[in-house]
Amino acid sequence: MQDLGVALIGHAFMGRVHSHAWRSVSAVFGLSLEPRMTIVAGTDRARTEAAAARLGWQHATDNWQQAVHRDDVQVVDICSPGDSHAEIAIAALEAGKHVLCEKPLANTVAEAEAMVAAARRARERGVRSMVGFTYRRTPALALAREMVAEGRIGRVLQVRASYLQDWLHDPQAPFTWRLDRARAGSGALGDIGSHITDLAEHLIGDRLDGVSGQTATFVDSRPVPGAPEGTRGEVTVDDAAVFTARFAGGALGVFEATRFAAGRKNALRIELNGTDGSLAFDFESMNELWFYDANEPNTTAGYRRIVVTEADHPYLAAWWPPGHGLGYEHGFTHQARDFVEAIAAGTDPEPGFEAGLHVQRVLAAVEASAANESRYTRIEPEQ
Ligand code: SOE
Repeated sequence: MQDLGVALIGHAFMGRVHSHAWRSVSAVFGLSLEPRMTIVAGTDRARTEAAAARLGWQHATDNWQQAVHRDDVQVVDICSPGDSHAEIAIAALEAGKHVLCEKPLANTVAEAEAMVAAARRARERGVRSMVGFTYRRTPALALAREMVAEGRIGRVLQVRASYLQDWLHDPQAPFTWRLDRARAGSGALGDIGSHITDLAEHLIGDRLDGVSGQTATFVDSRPVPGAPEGTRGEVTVDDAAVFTARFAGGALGVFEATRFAAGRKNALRIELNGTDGSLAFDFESMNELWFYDANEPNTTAGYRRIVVTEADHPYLAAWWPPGHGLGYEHGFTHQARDFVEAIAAGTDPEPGFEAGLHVQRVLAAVEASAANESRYTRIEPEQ
C-alpha cells in the first residue's frame, strides 16, 4: 500500500488530538493509503522533540517550512494558532501537499479568500484541502444530519445552537494566545461559534443568510504565565458572543458561544425544530441523540433518547460493541479517515476551504453587526 507522509504543524491541544487520530486511524478503519507520522513542527526545538517522542512522530523540527517541503511528506496538518494558517496552508498547497487545516480557517476573511484561491489552484493539480469542523463527524450528529435529510423532522423551522465552556470564568485564569486578536482573530466567536455555525448549516443543509449579533469581553486583562509577577496580557477578543440569524430557506437561528458559562465544560448543544418533529444533542452526552416525532399520538409522543452506538450508526461499525461509546478524540479519527479516503479516491473532502471561508464571512458579519450601534434598538428608560 502506498504511504502518505504527514507533517503536523503545532503540538499543543489540537496537535495532540490530531496525533492520536493519525496514530489510530489506519488500525481502526483500514485505509486505502497508509498515513505515516513523518514529522512534527513546533516553535521550540526541545519541546517539539519531546512532543515527537511522546506523540509518535518520526522527526521534529522548529522550522515548519522544512517540514512542508520534505519529499516524504504528502499531507500537511495545520494545528498552529490562527495567525499562521494562511501562510502555512498556501505554502503547502503551492508545494503540492494536501492540507488539513484546523478551524476557524483563518483570522480574517481576506486570509480565508487567499486560502480558497490557493486551494482552487491546487485542486486543478489533484491536491486536496479540508477544514477541521470535526463535530460533523460525531456519530450522533452525523445521524442527525441523515435524519433531517430523510425528512424525519420535516422542514426545519428553528435552530437553537450554543457552545458553552467555562475555562475563562475564573478572572485569574491565565492569558493565552487565544485571547489575543492578532493571533486568534476572535475569541469564543471564532473558536467555538465557528463550530456551531458550520454544524447548524451542515445539519439542516442550508446556509445562513444574515445575522444580528452582540459580543462582550468580561475580563479585559489576565496574568501572563511565566512572566514576572504582575505582568498582565490584554484580552483583545470576545469572551462571549450571541447572534440571531435567518437561513436562506427561511428557518430562524439562535446562536451562543461563551467561555464563561460556569459549570459547562464543552457543552456543544443543538436543537432543531421542524414541521414533523425535533432533534436535540448535547456534546456532554455525545453518544446520545434525542428525537421527538410530532406525528405520534399525543398520548404516547415524547422526546426519546437514541443511544448512538450501533454498528449501523455512522462510523460505528469500526469501533466497539453497542453501548460502549466513543469520546471527543474519535471525531478526529473519523476526520483523518475521511480525508485520507478522499485523497485516495481523488475527490474533494468536506468541508473544504470554501466552507471555511463561508463561516469566516458569518463571523465577520456577527462582529460587524455587534459593532454597529445604530442597528441596536435601545429600550426607552422609564422617566
Ligand atoms: C477551545 O477550548 C476548543 O479547544 C476548540 O478550539 C476546539 O475546536 C473545540 O473542539 C474544543 O474547544
